[in-house]
Amino acid sequence: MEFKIIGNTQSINQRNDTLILDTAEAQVQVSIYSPTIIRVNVTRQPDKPVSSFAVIREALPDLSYEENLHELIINTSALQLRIQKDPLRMAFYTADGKLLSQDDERFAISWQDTKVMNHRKVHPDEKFIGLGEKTGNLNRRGSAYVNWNTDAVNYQTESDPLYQTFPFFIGIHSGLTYGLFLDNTHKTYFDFAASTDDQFMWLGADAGNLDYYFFGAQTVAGIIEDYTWLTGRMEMPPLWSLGYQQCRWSYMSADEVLEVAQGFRDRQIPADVIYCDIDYMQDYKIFTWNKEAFARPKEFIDKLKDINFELVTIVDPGIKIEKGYQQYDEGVEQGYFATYPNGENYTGEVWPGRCHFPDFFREDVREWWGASFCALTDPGVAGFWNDMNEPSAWNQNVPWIVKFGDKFMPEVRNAYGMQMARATYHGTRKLLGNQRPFVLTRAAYSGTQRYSAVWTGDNTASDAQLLLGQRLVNSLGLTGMANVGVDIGGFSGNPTPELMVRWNSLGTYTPMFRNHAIKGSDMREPWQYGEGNEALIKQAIEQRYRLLPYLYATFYQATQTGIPVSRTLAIDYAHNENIYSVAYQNQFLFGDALLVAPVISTVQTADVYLPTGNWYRLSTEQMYNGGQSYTVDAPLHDLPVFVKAGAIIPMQSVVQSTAEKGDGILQLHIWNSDQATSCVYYEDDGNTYDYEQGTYYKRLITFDPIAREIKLSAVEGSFESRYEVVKVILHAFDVEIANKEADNVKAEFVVKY
Ligand code: MIG
Repeated sequence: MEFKIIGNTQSINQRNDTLILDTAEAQVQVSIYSPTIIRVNVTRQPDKPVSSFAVIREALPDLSYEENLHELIINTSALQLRIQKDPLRMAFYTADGKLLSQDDERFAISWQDTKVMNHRKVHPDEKFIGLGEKTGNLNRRGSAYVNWNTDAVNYQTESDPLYQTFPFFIGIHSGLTYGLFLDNTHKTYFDFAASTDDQFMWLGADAGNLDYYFFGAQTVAGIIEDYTWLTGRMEMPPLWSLGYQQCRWSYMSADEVLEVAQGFRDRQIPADVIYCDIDYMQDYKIFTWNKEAFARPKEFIDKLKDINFELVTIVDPGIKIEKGYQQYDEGVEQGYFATYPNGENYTGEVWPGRCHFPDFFREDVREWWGASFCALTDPGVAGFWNDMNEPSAWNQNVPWIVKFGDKFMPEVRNAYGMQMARATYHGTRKLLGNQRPFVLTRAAYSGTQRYSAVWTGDNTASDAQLLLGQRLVNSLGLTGMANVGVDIGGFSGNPTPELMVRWNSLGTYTPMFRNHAIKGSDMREPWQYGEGNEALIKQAIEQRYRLLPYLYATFYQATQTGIPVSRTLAIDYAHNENIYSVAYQNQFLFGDALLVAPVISTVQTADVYLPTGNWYRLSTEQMYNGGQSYTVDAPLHDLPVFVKAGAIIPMQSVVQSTAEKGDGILQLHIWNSDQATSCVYYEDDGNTYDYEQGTYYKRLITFDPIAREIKLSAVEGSFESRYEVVKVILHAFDVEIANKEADNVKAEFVVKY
């Protein structure tokens, strides 16, 4: 095996926006994307064009640098990159000279044959967070990870890799923060000082470039904002997808689906979405309906819509080899499938039996795939669940010789699922006209937030996985994926009634709230656990519906800034040691206002850590001083949820589905504080793209305890709110307020107290 470390700088050139340093081993290309983002692309094939699935921005046109005897120095208003020339070593500083991150002086950038590595110095107090869907602790120091999208059925609390690849982490030390995104779709590696703690951390790839973006914003939120500026942000999800979602592998017939949906209405348990898993298809052929069990899809979906349910159906990438099956015939004829090097179509076995796999890396294939969804959209399907797209095939990895266009499987495997989601999103968006499609994918790569929500695959019905699931959700939020769900209840196994209740109570505070279960498991609908438990699950779902105005506005934030819906405390309290402790690492902020402490089902109390500031228990209104930990009651009917002092939480009365009008009252819950606060309230029709043309309703709400007033700014946008009245509800104030109800006028209005 040949080993090389990058050596002396032999030449320095500039091409437009890029500084180019050549060494005997490689070429280093440096460009600036924004004052807080610098790209370093280290390549041994400088003439090979580079493209990215993740990045949607271009470098700034200008770059200037200074040179002295030993160094090249690039300054932006926020960052300084100092490049030592001999041997070539890089170090990033803040503009005022504080060291953020640098190469390990000894090993820096190196190669073993095609493998490329970057060893970097670690600071004594440094913590690492990120990488998206990864098991283990919030602080990833001491752990090592591989990115290789995998059908990780029955994964455990330490399993790696899982389904998704986000080669992006954030380092936190000395009161400083930085981020690093390695844009490489080969198998990649991240070792956070796992071998010997104080030696180094390293990242690497099986092949390809060491092409990374360095982020220097000095808050975790700022780094997420920059990362999602670079790789894109989610768009507004359909409002119905934020309601409760009921799924199962599988409801076996249209009648059964209708019966379950009606079961929610009969019991007055709110719900919006029901799913068809693979058994709705004929012989697992994608874009078909089972001729007997789902004989008249349009009639069936119309009936669902009559009772305010939307239907989501699953699609897998594998196209069954069967002459006369439309997608097979078209795919073969047009050459749309992945191939072996001799041009034959690759064959893998999945649910339908022997299959070919669309080459989603090609635009014509994506268009064809996207257009095929008419078989689902025509009868009225509104959501599209992309499964098995790691890609997964029985008993084997997809062989290395499989080709997608001119690329072999190992080069692009980690982006396959993302490209399937991309094709699904664009195709269904086109077919649905002005309606927002809901897309859900199991495999993903950085940037997938532009197309799809994700869920965390085949988890297990256990308390440990309830907690793990929350960490996965929180970690995915750090890497741009704001719309995330886990299989509530656990996919494999059967939850105890207590676990089912507890997990649903956490589902209230999960961006996507979906129950799902494996074939053969006990039925999981909320009424399967006895009357008492049904009431508790119903209560959790009702709370979700009360919070929808708040949740929708929180999703709006994610579309504008990339800040996730479920936020590890490391976003707002990065430099507070306590939040990384194993006891508190699962806690998170759900939006700006609510702190949630996940609790397992076998205990009735919880140790929670409340960061600086004042907090109120949502259920009791009891006040807690932050900056310390508490042992609090956590019975099954009352998950510990705390409201931040000064919070402004828009809520509504319970409705049975998001299609219901409700009582027309927007409740503005304000929690007392001695500091002024504000929030942006956002609303639109919840279903179309009219908001892009200004048909939305947005206003700034401010709470000022000194002036003793709550002010709603004039409304921005042309949407008529679905609420006729705004009602202000004060919590922990010792006064009554004068005019607490106002017609939802669009002009500014002020409530004095
Ligand atoms: O081989 O479609 O993760 O949610 O229910 C299993 C059946 C295929 C895996 C998904 C799961 C889904 C199941 N699928």
